[in-house]
Formats: sequence, C-alpha cells, structure tokens
Amino acid sequence: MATSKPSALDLKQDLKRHFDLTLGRGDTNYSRHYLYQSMALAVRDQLVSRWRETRERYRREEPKRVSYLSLEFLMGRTLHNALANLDLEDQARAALQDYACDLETLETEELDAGLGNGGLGRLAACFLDSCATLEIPVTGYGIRYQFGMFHQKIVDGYQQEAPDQWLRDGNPWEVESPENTRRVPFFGRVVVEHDPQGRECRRWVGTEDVLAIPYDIPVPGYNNDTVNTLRLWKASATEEFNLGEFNSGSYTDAVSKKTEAEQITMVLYPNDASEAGKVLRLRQQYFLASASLQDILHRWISRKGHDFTGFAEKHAVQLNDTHPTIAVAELMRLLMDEHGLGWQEAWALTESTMAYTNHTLLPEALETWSVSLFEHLLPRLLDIIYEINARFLQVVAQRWPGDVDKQRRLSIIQETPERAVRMAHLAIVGSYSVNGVAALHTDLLKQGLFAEFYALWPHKFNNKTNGVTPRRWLANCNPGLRDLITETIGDGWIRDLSQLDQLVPYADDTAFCERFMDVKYANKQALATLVANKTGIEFDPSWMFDVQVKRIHEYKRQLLNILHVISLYDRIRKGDTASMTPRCVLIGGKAAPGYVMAKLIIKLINNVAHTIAQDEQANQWLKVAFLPNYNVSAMEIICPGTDLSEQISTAGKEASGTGNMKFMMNGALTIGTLDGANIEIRDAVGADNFFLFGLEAHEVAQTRQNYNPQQYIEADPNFQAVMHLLQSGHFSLFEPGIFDPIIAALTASTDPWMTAADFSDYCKAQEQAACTYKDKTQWARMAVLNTATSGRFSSDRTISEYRDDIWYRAPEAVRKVS
Ligand code: 26V
Repeated sequence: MATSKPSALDLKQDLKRHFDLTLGRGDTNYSRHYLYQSMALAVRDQLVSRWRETRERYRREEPKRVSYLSLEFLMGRTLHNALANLDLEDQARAALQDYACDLETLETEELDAGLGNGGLGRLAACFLDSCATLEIPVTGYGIRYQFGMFHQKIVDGYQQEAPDQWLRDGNPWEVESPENTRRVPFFGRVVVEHDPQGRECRRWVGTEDVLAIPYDIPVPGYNNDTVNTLRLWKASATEEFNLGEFNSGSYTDAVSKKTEAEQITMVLYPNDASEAGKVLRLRQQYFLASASLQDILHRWISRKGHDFTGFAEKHAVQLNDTHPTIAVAELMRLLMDEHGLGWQEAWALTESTMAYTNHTLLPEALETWSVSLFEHLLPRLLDIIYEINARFLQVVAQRWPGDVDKQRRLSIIQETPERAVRMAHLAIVGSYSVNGVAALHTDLLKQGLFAEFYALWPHKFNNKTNGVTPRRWLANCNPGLRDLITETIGDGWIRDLSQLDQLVPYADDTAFCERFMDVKYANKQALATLVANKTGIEFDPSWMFDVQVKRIHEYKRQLLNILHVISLYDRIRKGDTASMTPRCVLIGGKAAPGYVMAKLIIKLINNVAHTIAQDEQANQWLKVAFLPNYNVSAMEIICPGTDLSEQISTAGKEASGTGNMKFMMNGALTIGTLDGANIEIRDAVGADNFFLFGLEAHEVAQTRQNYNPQQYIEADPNFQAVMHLLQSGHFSLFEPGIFDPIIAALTASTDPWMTAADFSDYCKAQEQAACTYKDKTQWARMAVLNTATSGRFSSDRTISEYRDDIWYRAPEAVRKVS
C-alpha cells in the first residue's frame, strides 16, 4: 500500500479523540453505541486521504468513467468491510482493549443500510466492491432514502411492516456535498421557440424544481489505495419555496410544497415483484437520472466546455434494470435543451453511452408508465420519447417493410389497454449493450421476451452471469473457513477467486475435510444462536441445516419447500422414520406489503413451524423456523452455517439468483431446478454434487399447455397426505379456511408456478440429500467441492467482463450503426 497504515496506537488515539471530543462523551459513558460511532469516524479518517487521492488520480489521468445508475444499493453494514479492506482489523481490536467491548459486538451496533429490495440491490453493492478492488473508476449513483426496506415483524404468524429508521442516529459513513447540488425540474409545459439562427427549439417552462443534494459514501477496494464513491441524492425544496411563497402569504401552500418535494426521497418502494405504477416512483426515477446526468455533464463542461467530442469515449452509464431508464431521454434533453446540441449529435452520444442490464423475465415486473402521467409530470421528456420512437419505428419499417404489427409490438409506446411508455423498449433502443444476468436468462431474453429486438440488433445482446463479492461473502463472514483456505492455498484467492480450484484435491484429504466440517459445525452453532434469539426455536447443530432465504414470491416457491416439510411431518406422525435424517428447516424473507398471497405463505410457514414445535414426536426429527426481518447482516451468519441451499424456483423464472452463489462458496450443497445461475453452478461443481429436480424451462412451457395439478396429486400418496393435512385445517385449527387461497392456487390448472408438477421429484431429491447427509465423509467431500469450484461466481469475474465487453469495448464497436 502506498498510503501509510496507522499503528494500533494511532487508531486508539483517534478513537479516543472522537469519543471524547467529536461526540463529547468523556470517559464516563462507555456506551457501545458511541463507541461504535467513534470507531466508524476513526476508520473514516483513514479513508478520506485515499479517497481524495483516488479522485485526484482520476482527474489527472482522465480514464473512461462509468456511472452505475441504480434505484437500489443494498449495502448492509460498512464498518467490518472497511476495516478488512484497509487491513486494520488487528489495530481496531488493539484500540478497543481499554473499552471492555470486542470488535464483533461493536460491529453489531451498526444498522444495515437497507436501500434495496433483494438481489438487484445487493448485486449493485457487490459490484461497487469489485470495481474498487479492480481499480475501475466507477461511481454508483442512487437515492438516499430516509426509510429503507421496511423492518419485518411476525405477529401471530403474519408479517407486519415497521419503518426502517436507519438514519435515526446519523450516518458516519456519508459526507454531504452541498456544493454539488443539482436542480431537477418537474411539471410545467413545453413551448416552441426559435433560436438566433431561426431553428425551431423547445423549451420546458413553468417547472417546479426540486434540489438534489449529494451524500457521498466511500467505497474502498480490497487492500489497495482506491476509494471510489457511492453518491446518493436527497431531495430538498428550492430556496424559492422558502422565500417567494412564504413571504407572499401562501405560507401553508409553501410548506406543503416543500414537504411534497422532500417526499421524493422519503421511502424505498418495497415491491420487487410487480410494478408500483405510482407517480412518486416515477418522480424518484427521474430525480435520480437527471441529478446524476447533470453531475456527469457538469464535470465534463467544467473541463472541456461545450465541445462534446469524445464524450462517449470517456463515459459509460450502466442502467440497473429499467428503473433509471428515463436517463436515455434525459441525456437527450440536457444535451439539446441545456447545451445546444442537435438531435443527431445528441443521439449518437446517448446511444454510445448507455448500457442496459435486464434482471427479470416476469411480465408483471416490466415497467410501463402511462402517457398521461408522463405528460403531466415530465412533458418535455415525453416529447423526446415520441421523437426517439418515431425515428426508431422508421428503422423497423425499413427492416420489415409493411409489417405494421411488428411496429406495434416493438414500439416504445404501448397503445392498449392504455397508452404507456414501455421502459424496456426505451432502454434497448437507447443503449449499445443489453445484457442478461445468467446464461439461461440471456438466452430466454434473446429467444423470447426481446426476440424481435435481437433480430434487429443481435450485436447489442450479451450475457454477464452475476457474481458476489468474496470479501463480504466468504472472507469476512466466514473467518474460520477463510483461515483454513488461506492456510492451505495462500491468500491469493481473496482477489482471484478462481484460485479456489486448488482446493479440489483436498476434497479427498480426510484431515482437510474434517477441519472443513469443524468450521461448518461452529458456524452452525452461531446460526442456531441467531435462530434461537429471534424465534425461540432451538436448532441442533448436528442436524442437517436446510435453508431458504430470499424475497417471498410465488415463483421462488417457498410453498414447495413447506409442502415438503409437511410431508416429512406426516411421515413422522405415521412412524415412518427408520431412514429419516433429522433436519432443521429455516425459511426467511420479506413479502411486498401488498402481495396478499406471499403474505399468506409466510403465515402458512409460521403455522406449520408452530404445529411442529408443539409436537413432541415431530421434534425428534424436524425443526422449522421462520426468521423474521431477513437482511444482509442475517445472511452473513446464515450462509456460513448452511448445509443445504434451497434454489427451487420454477425453471425459467429466476433470472440468476445470487444467494445460491453465497451458499455454494461457503460449502453448502444445492437442491435446485435448472434455473438462472443454478445451471452454471451445477456445471461448475459437477452433476454428482448437486441435487437436481424438476421440469426444465422448455418443459414448463410445454406442460403448461394442458396442466392438471390433480393428476400429480393422485399419482403420489405422499402428496395426497400433504393435501389432506392442508385441506383438513390441521395448520389453521383456530382460523378455519385461511389457507384456502393457497390450496386453490396450487390446484388450479392455471398455476403459473407449477408447484404440483415438481412436488414428487422435489421430495425425491430431498430424500437423496437426506441420505447423502448421513454419510459424513461423502457430504464433506461434496461440500469442499462446492467451495472449491465456486471461483467463477465472484463479482470480480463479472465486473471484469463488464469492463472488457461493455465499458471499455473498442470505440469502433461501441459506435454502433443504427
Ligand atoms: C422491480 C420493481 C418493479 C417496480 C416496483 C419496484 C421494483 C423494485 C425492484 C424490482 C426488481 C425486480 C428484479 C430483480 O430484483 N431481479 C433479480 O435480480 C437479481 C440480480 O440480477 C437476480 O439474481 C434475481 O434472479 C432477479 O430476480
């Protein structure tokens, strides 16, 4: 490291100074909370000089910059990651010696930054870590939500939502940067004017503006001197609200407008399953896109003036799903209306700058915004979208002359049931790269959802299989395994995860396998403690730990999991335990507050867990717990302590999955369908080391043609017994009929998730897993092989591919023809 590291004494002095002076706590009040704050400030001090140097280096060297635009960054906690990346853990421990508090305990004082829903938001956070580690000049742009993902409580088995007050005690990791405030217009109308050369030009007037104030969060690379930036925007009312209207007598109107402006960044939308369609959500999207693009353009103009030659060679903007896609039209607006470029020039620049990542195939999650809403909120942007569409439809007409239906299908504007802007179409038309997040997902995009775009522009489409950061998801969350691996193959794997393949031979080394399983056992003890503390249910670490944690959604099929649990329960009641393996089943995840079926599934899981907990006999073999408020920090305890990872979505529905990768790295075996990245996980570890079941994506489509769930139930006595228990109200004795909607969905010929079709095969695979678990040597071998072959699923690999194929693709390839 070029920047010198502080000694233990330096850090100790900094800690004391912040405790005594910055926070003014003296030495009488050693509350853990203030101690955490002081440590965070002391560590932040260590980041700031590297942060400044990184900014200066980028300014000097002028590398191509990447802006990662995302409505979500699910960062979790920061302190441990910062200490580990700066290699200051030992110093921090030493600094704490006088304070009767160990580092691990101190770290739990930090609240998670839960600024995301699930996979998409956590992926953005993993990507930032990899970009800083690979020293790529990437800035994350997002929203500083006052309330992140809601806090989930379970009351009588039902999910209850409470606000997430993560900023309550302040946030030591952010630095407000008011000098970089931007102004974002809304509402108003468009007028046509003529410039001095007599050319027609449009002006957006009468707007109600909102200020965007940036808060910067440092993103340190692993053991290098790079500190990148995550810039989160907060909405604030403009001065005019305060001065103009306040003084003109409309005091209350002014105040309500002020709060309306500040609403924009108040709360994260908690539905990741279907689009919200709410005006506030569109305001958030435009707010982020506009403020971020103004930021990017400001830096360019302050150095190069209004000559945009070479801009696209120096900038790439990655759109994390369609959420920030209004950026395509906003960049056009800024370049034309604010900086005087003509359409051609502005478009050439826009479409060689933007790149779009798709994260879902589910039609209900594809965003459309009604034209009338657009017209009202962003009239100038709608104008521009119409023009983009008109020019695009000419390209379509040239390629497929006379095919009006094709034009209708490809149009950025949907006509029925209401006129609406299709954000995915805008993203594809406006980007030089379109990528999916796992091989199967990208194939399905090319052959299904976006087939006609693929026919038009095959060169735009590419795959980037997701990954997760091995720092947070192995080295930091599993120190026992980290040390064992490092002792065995050195520590190069932390930067280059492919080196884990050197562990493959150790799968047949008895001593290594024993140590590997000892680490697993200790991690299971820690997980059992978490489960006991949060649910009161006691997990026995010698039993198999079978875990499914992720958002609750029908396509992820937590229902299939609990049906299997019911079948085990039924077997125990019937005394069929001779070949049984005792297991602890853990399920966790949040349901979107308006998603009735997902919430009912949570209730079913809780009722089944409760029934089993009450049953002495069942308890000899089976424990079931629903972990409330699953989040990033919970996963850091869960994945190291898991034996069996449940990745059981209906094939073709899970774009990639990333939890599957975290479990694999930490030596869990997967039971899963051929969906998303599961396919690549199975290819990497070998079919023998993966419990496969279920229909494949193409079979799902076929079977759907004349699907009859009853037929699957009748063919399997085990399934009949499960349905009988459910239908008889066994799990809802005091609330008769509450699970009827679940039974109806499961047995409907229209069930899109085809749970019944996969049930029997799933139980078979579970049986095989249970059987394998009894053979400790065999299981250990398979677990080691999972860790050893997980190298490909590092986000460092993913980000190297984004860097080489998308962000730094040769300019001539970037400047695509249209
Ligand atoms: C969708 C929507 C719809 C509108 C309302 C707000 C909202 C918020 C988030 C989303 C995201 C849905 C897409 C998503 O999270 N996809 C997940 O992305 C992961 C990272 O690529 C991937 O591993 C998961 O398979 C995929 O479901």
